[in-house]
Amino acid sequence: MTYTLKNADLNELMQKTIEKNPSQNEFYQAVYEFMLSVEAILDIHPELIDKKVIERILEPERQVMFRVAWVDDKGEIQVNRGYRIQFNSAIGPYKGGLRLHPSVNLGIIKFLGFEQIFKNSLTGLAMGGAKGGSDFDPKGKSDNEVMAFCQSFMRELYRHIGPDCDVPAGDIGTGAREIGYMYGQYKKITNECTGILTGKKLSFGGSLARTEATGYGLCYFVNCMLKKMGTSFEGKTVAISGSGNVAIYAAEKATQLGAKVVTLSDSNGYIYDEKGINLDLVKKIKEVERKRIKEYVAVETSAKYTEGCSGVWTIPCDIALPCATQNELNIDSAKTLVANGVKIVAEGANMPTTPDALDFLMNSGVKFAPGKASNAGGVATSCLEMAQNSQRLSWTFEEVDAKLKGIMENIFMNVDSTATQIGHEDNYVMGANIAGLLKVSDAMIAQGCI
Ligand code: NDP
Ligand code: 2IT
Repeated sequence: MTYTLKNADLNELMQKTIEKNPSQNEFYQAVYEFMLSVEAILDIHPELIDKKVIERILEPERQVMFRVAWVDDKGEIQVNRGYRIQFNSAIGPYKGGLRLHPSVNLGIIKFLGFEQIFKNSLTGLAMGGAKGGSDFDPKGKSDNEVMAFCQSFMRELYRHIGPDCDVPAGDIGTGAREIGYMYGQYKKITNECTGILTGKKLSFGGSLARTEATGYGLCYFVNCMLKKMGTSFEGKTVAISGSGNVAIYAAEKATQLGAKVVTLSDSNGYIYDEKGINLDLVKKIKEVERKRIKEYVAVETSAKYTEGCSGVWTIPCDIALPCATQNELNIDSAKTLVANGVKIVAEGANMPTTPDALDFLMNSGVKFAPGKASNAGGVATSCLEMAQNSQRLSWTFEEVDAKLKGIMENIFMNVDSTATQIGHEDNYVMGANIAGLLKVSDAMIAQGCI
C-alpha cells in the first residue's frame, strides 16, 4: 500500500510518520484516512500546517511499554508486553480502552489511540485520546490466570494513570471481570477509591447503561442516518459481525427499534438465523458461559453455523454493522454487500473496513458511518461514569440512556453539518475527521507550543 497525498506538506508528514514508526501498518492506515480529510480543508485552515498542529498530533504525548510477568496455573512464569499510549490531552484527561488480544502490537495500539483523539472530541465531552493493552490472550485462561495477569498489568500501569490524568476502560478482551481485577489492584497499591477505570461493575462505581452504551449508541447514530434518508429501522434486515460487547447490544437496540438481526460471528465463523437472533441465548452463551458462537445452533436448530468469519457479509441485509475488529470487512465483502443491496454500513468496531472497501462502498452510494463517530457512545458513557464517580452519585438507566442518545444525535448533527459545509454532503468520514480535529486544534493552539 502506498500512502501518497497531493498536498506536499501533508505528504511529507505522512512519509515522515512511516519512516519514524517502522512496521506500524494499522497506524499508517488510520493516519492516511485522516490526512485525506485534512487535505480538503488546508486552504481554509492554514494553521494546521503553520502552527504544526498536524505534526504535533501525529506524535503521541507519551508512550509507555512495559513487561507484564505473571504466574500461570502450572506455576510457570509467563511474560507479556503491556502498552499505554497517551496520545493527546489537549481537551481533557487521556481516555480510551485497554485491548487484551494476542494480535496486539504497537501499531495497533497507536491506530486506536490516534482515532480515539477525534472520537472523544466528537462526543463534546472533555476527554483526550489514549489506548493501551497487551498481547495477553484471555481466551482459554482460568479466572485465576486472568486475575494474575490483570494484577501484574496494573502494578506497572498505576503510576501512569489517575482520575484527572488518564482513565482507561474496556475494549476487546477486557470486560467487567478484567476491569474489576485491575481496579482492585490499583486500590491496593494507592489506598484510593477513585474512578481511575470505567466499565466497573455497578457494585463499586460502575454506571448503568455502560455495558449497553457502544451498541446502543451505534444504533442511535444509524437511526439519525435513517431519519435523514426518510426511513427507520422498522422492518430492516441487519447483519452484525462479532458476538462481544458491542455486537450484542447493537443487536439488542436494533431489534428494539423494529429491525431483524440475522447474523453474529466470532473469529471462527458466523451464525445465520433467518427468523432473527435469539439474544437471551446469545447472552447466556457469551456472557455467562464464555463459549463460542457456534453453540447457538445446538439450541436454535433452524439457524445455521458456517466456518470462516468473513462469510457473514454474504448474508443479504439492508444495514451492515461490523462490530468485531479492524479490517474485517474487505473489498470482496463490500462488493457482495452492495450486490445484495446494502444501504448503510456503520462501524461499531474501530476501523473494521479496509480502505479499498470503504472507497467502494462510498462510490456505490452506500451511506457509511466511521467508527470514530458511530461507536463513540461507549467512551461518552464512560465519561458519564466518571461524572457520577466525581459526584458520588449514580444515575438511573433511563437518565444515562437519554444522555447517551442526546450525545449520539449531537455527534450526527455535527458530522453531518460539517460534511455539508465543506461541500461533501453525506461524507461522514470527512465530517467526523474534520469536526473532531478542529476542536482539538483550537485547544492545542490556545495552550501554546506544548
Ligand atoms: P469483545 O472482546 O467483547 O468482542 C470482540 C468480538 O470480536 C468477539 O466476538 C471476537 O471473537 C471478535 N473478534 C476479535 N478479534 C477478531 C478477529 N481477528 N477476527 C474476527 N473476529 C474477531 O470486544 P468489544 O465488543 O468490546 O469490541 C469490538 C470492537 O468494538 C473492537 O474493534 C473495539 O475496539 C470496538 N469498540 C469497543 C468499545 C467498547 O466499549 N467495548 C467502544 C468502541 C469501540 P473471538 O471471541 O473469536 O475473538
Ligand atoms: O474504542 C473505544 O472507544 C473504547 N474501547 C471505549 C473507551 C472508553 O474509555 O470507554
